Amino acid sequence: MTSSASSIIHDVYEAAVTRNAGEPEFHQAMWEVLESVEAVIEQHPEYAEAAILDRLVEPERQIMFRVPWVDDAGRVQVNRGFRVQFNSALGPYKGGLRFHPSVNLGIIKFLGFEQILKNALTGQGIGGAKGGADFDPHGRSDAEVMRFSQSFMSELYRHLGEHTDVPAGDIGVGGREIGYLFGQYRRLTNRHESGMFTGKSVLWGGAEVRTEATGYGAVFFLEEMLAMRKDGIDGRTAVVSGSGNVAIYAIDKVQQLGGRAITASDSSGYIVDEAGIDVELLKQVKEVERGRISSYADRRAGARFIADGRVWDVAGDLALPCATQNELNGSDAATLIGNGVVAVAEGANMPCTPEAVHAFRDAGVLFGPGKAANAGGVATSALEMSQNASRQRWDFESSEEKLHAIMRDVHHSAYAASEKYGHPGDYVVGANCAGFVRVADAMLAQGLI
Ligand code: NDP
Ligand code: 2IT
Repeated sequence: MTSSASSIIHDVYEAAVTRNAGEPEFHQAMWEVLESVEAVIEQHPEYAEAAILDRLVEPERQIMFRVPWVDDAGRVQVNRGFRVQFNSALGPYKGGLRFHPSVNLGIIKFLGFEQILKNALTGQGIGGAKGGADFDPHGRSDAEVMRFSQSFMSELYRHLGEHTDVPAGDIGVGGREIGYLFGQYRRLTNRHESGMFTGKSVLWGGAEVRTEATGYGAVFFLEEMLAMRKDGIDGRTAVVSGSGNVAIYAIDKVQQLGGRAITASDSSGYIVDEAGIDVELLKQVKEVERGRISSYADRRAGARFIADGRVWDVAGDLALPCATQNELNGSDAATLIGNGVVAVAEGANMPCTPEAVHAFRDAGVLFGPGKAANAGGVATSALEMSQNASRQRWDFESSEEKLHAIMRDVHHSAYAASEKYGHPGDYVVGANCAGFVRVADAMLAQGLI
């Protein structure tokens, strides 16, 4: 007798938890996917026969390395670097690098695992990977960030390449870090290989709209979900967390579409600006000065800074968590629901805890999971790779139109799969099933590797 889909899924999960002990974020991301694809496993016994799930949860390759560097005081510092090359069935490994003190192998694995299905959903021919280091760029000088980045790349470069593995930014890795990392790769390999990194400056091979893409894309996805209920962003208020790359451009797009984004946050607290966030001031504080969010409130009449508390206590129609994993819990979700939230789009990766996701689902709140809602960043990275390969340069307007079309397509794929697999309108199930089927079919076709 063949096992039921449910018991196959439980067996795969339990074996993976045992094998990857002490990695709660990876377990969480894995379980969310496994429980969503039950109907797919039922309909496709060939996936279980080929052990697709068992293979999917085991990275193709994991790299961990020492990153020694010298700080401005002349002291030797040692960090740990990571690159988890999770799955290359659909294309070269692709995914960002995160520099944050909380980085460990389990966090990189959760992000790499999410990236497999997210990248599949974009339809752009990219595999899944993630990397980073437990380095904290906050308070470090440019020279320290450069020395760290150079040391990090001195090991990682041998594992990268435009047809092998193509990193990009994530938390703590933006234009400055990408410049130093790319420079060191070029020096070590003697190749100006534009297609080996995305998120580059537009001065030397970067794509228009890549900087804006994740935030803009999340709002495009939100717009598509709202349109299913004949609703829109115009006139709506949005509560946004984070004040980095994703948050800034999510706020920007909400306001371009006639909404009002009234909050932003960082690890020191949050600001409320009922008049709508002044995006130029936010960029000045966070991108140019690399300052704390309180300095926005210091300079803007009517805005206030709250050091203790939850940004999700602020009432709004729309919520966009754009900072980090598990930043919105079940109790935050209950508060948002009580305040009448109608839609949530995850700009960050896995920002909502499972309790929060269930609460939104039970309350009928539209919910766009990160692997669909924030796919615009990596999708535009794939557009950057296309431009690098063909030595073309597309302008801002046409690039934004391509991003918009991709986000409509991601929404359509996720919605169609939610219907096909028996959970219409559940974008968690839809995104996971749509992405999974693409990867599983490619793995089946390519044999046992
Ligand atoms: P940034 O480094 O530009 O900004 C991160 C923001 O989140 C900062 O405001 C930071 O505050 C806050 N933050 C980070 N970690 C924590 C924490 N542990 N507790 C509280 N606040 C925190 O990163 P991005 O905007 O690029 O990334 C944000 C999220 O979006 C991440 O989940 C990332 O994986 C995801 N993402 C990013 C994409 C991209 O293209 N950049 C693409 C798709 C998803 P502080 O400065 O105080 O630490
Ligand atoms: O989480 C993500 O999708 C990213 N950090 C962007 C990855 C990429 O390769 O552009």
